[in-house]
Amino acid sequence: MSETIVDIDIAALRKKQPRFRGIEAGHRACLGCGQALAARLMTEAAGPDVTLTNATGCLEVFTTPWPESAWRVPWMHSLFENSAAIAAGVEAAYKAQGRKTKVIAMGGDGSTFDIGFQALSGALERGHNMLYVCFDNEAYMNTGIQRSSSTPHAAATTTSPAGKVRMGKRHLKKDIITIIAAHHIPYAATASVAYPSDVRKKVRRAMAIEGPTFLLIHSPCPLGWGHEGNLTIEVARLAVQTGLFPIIELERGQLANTMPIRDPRPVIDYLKVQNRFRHLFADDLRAKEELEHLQALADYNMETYDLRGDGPDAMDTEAADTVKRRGTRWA
Ligand SMILES: Cc1ncc(C[n+]2csc(CCOP(=O)(O)OP(=O)(O)O)c2C)c(N)n1
Ligand code: SF4
Repeated sequence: MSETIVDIDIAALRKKQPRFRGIEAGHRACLGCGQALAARLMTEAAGPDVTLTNATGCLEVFTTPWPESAWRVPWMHSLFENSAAIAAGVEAAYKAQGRKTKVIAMGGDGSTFDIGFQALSGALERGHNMLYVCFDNEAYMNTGIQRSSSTPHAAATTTSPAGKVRMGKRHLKKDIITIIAAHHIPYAATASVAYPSDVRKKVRRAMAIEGPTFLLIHSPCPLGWGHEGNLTIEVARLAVQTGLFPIIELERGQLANTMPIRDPRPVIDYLKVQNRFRHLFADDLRAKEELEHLQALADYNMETYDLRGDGPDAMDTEAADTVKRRGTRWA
């Protein structure tokens, strides 16, 4: 075996490590997985004093191939439907012990919007001191790209195929953040992996609040959405810039903040880079109609949340992750 001749200053290297990593590299996610990035950003911001619960889904599977684990914090998996219930139980136990460790429940959109919703709603209503994070990749990816109630209208999945009968999913994406807001919890927000500083800021904000908080992170899935892995950030950014995925914050159910869109883009810019919307670019009258429907949905969001920016703004869609404060990157 050859001798290692590289002289490495381990102490200096350690200092260069940016921040705490709750999820280690070497897991089994696909190249460019938005959910893996979102989970890394979330755990970086949350720090070491947390306990995580994880619903069944891609994140659970790709981080824990037996007997390995990518997690560097206490982490629990039980079922597809009960991440919030497990987190609520852990939080109650910690409270009884006088421990301050924050509990974070995690789930995909299938788990959050659909099968685990009852457990989530109950935990929010009972006021548990926990953060719930949903990694929204808009379908049941782990089991083969089946549509969920978060799948956007007209997107093709294995259970909402495009063909003679339908142009992809017939129903609308469920407006989960409004439903969450109706629980009058102290803090609920949306975020996107395209804006990492915003994700971290929102996690820290949620963690500092006593009571139930909720974060929905838009997390592209190259496999299910049909784009190259190196386009994840660009695709996520386009979802925000078109108005299809509004970035908002709600306090006690009231809209408190939005990320303004500096230069709104037409929805086709977002749709055309993903295979799940490929059928919308066929020479077909129904395709034209669906494109109009999707643009109308984006326009509705623009109007409802007043998303159009009125000039350059350090917190808008062009600058939110690039502004600098006293020479250092703001995060
Ligand atoms: C009660 C129950 N029904 C179905 C399944 C199969 N199942 C496991 S993960 C999964 C999909 C997960 O989808 P999502 O929550 O969106 O997470 P993703 O894999 O997309 O990250 C399904 C259907 C299960 N484990 N338990
Ligand atoms: S299928 Fe999608 S969500 Fe699952 S690991 Fe691959 S890219 Fe990530």
